[in-house]
Amino acid sequence: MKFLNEPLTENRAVLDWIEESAALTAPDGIVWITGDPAQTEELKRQACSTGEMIKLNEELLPDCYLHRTAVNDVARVEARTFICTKKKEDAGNINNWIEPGECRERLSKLYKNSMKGKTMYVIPYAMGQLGSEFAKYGVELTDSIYVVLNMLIMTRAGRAVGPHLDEGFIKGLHATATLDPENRYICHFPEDNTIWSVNSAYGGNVLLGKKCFALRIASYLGRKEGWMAEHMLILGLQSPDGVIRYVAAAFPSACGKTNLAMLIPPEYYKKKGYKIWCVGDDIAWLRVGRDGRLWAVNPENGFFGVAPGTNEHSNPNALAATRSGTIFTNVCHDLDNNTVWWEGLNDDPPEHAINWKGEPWDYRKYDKADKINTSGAHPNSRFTAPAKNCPCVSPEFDNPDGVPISAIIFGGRRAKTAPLVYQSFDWRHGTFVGSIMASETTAAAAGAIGVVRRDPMAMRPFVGYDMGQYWAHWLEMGDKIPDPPKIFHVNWFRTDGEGHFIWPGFGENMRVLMWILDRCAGKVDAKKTPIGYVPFADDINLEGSGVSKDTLNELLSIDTASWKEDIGNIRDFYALVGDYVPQKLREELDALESRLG
Ligand code: OXD
Ligand code: MN
Repeated sequence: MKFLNEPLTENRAVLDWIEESAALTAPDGIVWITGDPAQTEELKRQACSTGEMIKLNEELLPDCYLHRTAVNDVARVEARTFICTKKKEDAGNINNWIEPGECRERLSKLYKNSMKGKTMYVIPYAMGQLGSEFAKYGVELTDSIYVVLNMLIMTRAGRAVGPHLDEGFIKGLHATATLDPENRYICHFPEDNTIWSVNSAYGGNVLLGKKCFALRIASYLGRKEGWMAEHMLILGLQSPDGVIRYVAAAFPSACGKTNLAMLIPPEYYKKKGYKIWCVGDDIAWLRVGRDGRLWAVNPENGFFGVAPGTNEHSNPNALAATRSGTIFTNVCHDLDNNTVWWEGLNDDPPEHAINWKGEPWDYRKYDKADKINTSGAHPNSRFTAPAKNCPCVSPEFDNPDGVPISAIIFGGRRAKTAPLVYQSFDWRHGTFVGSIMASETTAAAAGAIGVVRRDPMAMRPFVGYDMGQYWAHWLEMGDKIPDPPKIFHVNWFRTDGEGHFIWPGFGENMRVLMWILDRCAGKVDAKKTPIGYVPFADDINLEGSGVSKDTLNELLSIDTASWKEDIGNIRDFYALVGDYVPQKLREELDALESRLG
C-alpha cells in the first residue's frame, strides 16, 4: 500500500478495507489524517494553491475559507439516496432501495480508477466524545481536501481515534469522480456498517459522519442496540437559581432548528438571569441513563448551518460562531475586503462580488422570484463552524455522559392545524404526534402553497430502515425509560386570514419553552382537548412580547375542521408506510378521530 505517512492503526480489518478500496480507486498515494496542526495547515495551503478553496481576509475572518461546489451539486439529493438492505422490506416503503450486490457492482464501475492522479485521505473520526458510552467510530476515505477539512471541524477526528477503531468502525468511501448527477449515489449498507458516496462533493452527501452515519446508520444501530439517533437539537435552559433543564427538539428543514438551539432570551427573561445553552443544533443520540431518565449527546463537533437569513437579529450566536476557523460553501465573495456575504446578512450587499456560481454578481439584478439565478449566495449555502466558537455553547458540550432530557419537542410549519403548543397525553400518544408531523410548503417554494409533506420526527430522509419499525422502536423505548421525557408539539408558523405570521418567533419562543418546562415540573395546569393538553392563556407570559391576549387565544385555539381534514391525509400516509405501522399508532389515530367528533 502506498501510505505516505504512518498508519494510525494496525487493525487488520481497517487496513484490509483501505487496501481493497485503494485497489478499486487507484490513488497515487494514501495519507492518514492526523489532526496535527502542521498537516492541516499544509492541506489548506494545497487547497488554496489549486483554487479548491479561497483564503479569506485574515484580519476580519481569521482562518476562514470559501469553497464553491459544482452548480449541479448544491444540496442533499433524496432521490439518489439509498438504503441497501438484503431484503427490500427492511428498507421500507419510504426509502429508495437497491439490492446490495447490485449496488456494489454498479458503484464499483463508478469508483474504478476514479482517484488516479489523486491522493486518498484516510480520516479516522469519532461521533461523540472519545471513550464515552455514546461514542461510535468511523473511517472515511475521500479524495477531497474540502471533505477532510470539513470533517476536522464537524467530528472529533485524527490521531487519538486510531486506538478506538479496534472497538469497531463504520466504513465510508467517498469519491468525487466526475460529479455526474445521473450517476450520483449516496448508499448505505446498514447490515455491513458501510457507506458509499460517489459523484457528489456537497456536504450533506459527502461528510459521511453526519447524515449518513449519525442518522441513517446510527438509527439502524440504535434499534438493534436499544438507543435512539434523532434529527434533534439539544438546548439547556438555565433559570436564575442556576438550575439547567434540557430539551431535545425535532423540526423539518427550514423550520428554525439552529435558531432555537442558540436562542437569546427576550429582555424580560435576560434581566431575571435566564440563559440558553446550546448542546447541539442537528443530531441527538439518546440512551436510558442509570437514573432512569433519557440522556442525550450531540455526536457532532461543529455546525453545518444554512447561511442565508443568519444575521445579528435572527441568530447572533451562529453568526459569531462563523467569525473564525470556518469554511463557507457557496456564499457570495465580497471582493472589496475579501470576506463573505449572503442574502439576509444585512442590507448592504457588496459592490464588487462573485456569486455562488463563481460569476461576477450585481446585487441590483436580484429577483426574489428567481433566487437561484440572481442571488449572491445559494439559498442552501452553508457555514461549517466549530461548536466551540459559539458564545452559548453548553459547558456540558464535551460531557461524555450527555445531558438529561426533560422534554422532547416536535414541530412543523402549519398555517392552521397545529396550535402554538400542546402536550401529548403520554409517551405512546407522543410517538403518535411525532409520526404525524408535517410541514406545509410556503409561497417561497415552487409549487402549490399549503401542500402538506409528512415528515415523521423530522426523520423522513434519515431513517436507515422501515419507518413503521422505527415507530415501533420509539414505542419500545418508551417502555424502557422509567422516567421518560414529556412530549410536546409546537408551531411557530400559524397565520392570520391574510397569511401573516401571528407569533413573533425567534427569542420569543422562550415563552413557550418556559411553559413546557413548567409542565414537566408539574407547576401548571392545562386544558385537556381532543389533540392533547393545551395551555391556559394566563400560563404563557406575554410581558414585553407585543403579543395580545386575544392573539394568544387565537394561537392556542384548535381548528377542528382542519384537524378532521388532516385525518384522511394521515391515513393515506400510514397506508404508504405500510404493514409495519404499529397497531398502537393506528389505535391512536382512531381515538383522535373519535375525540374530534
Ligand atoms: C439538513 C441539514 O439537511 O442539517 O437537515 O443539513
Ligand atoms: Mn438537519
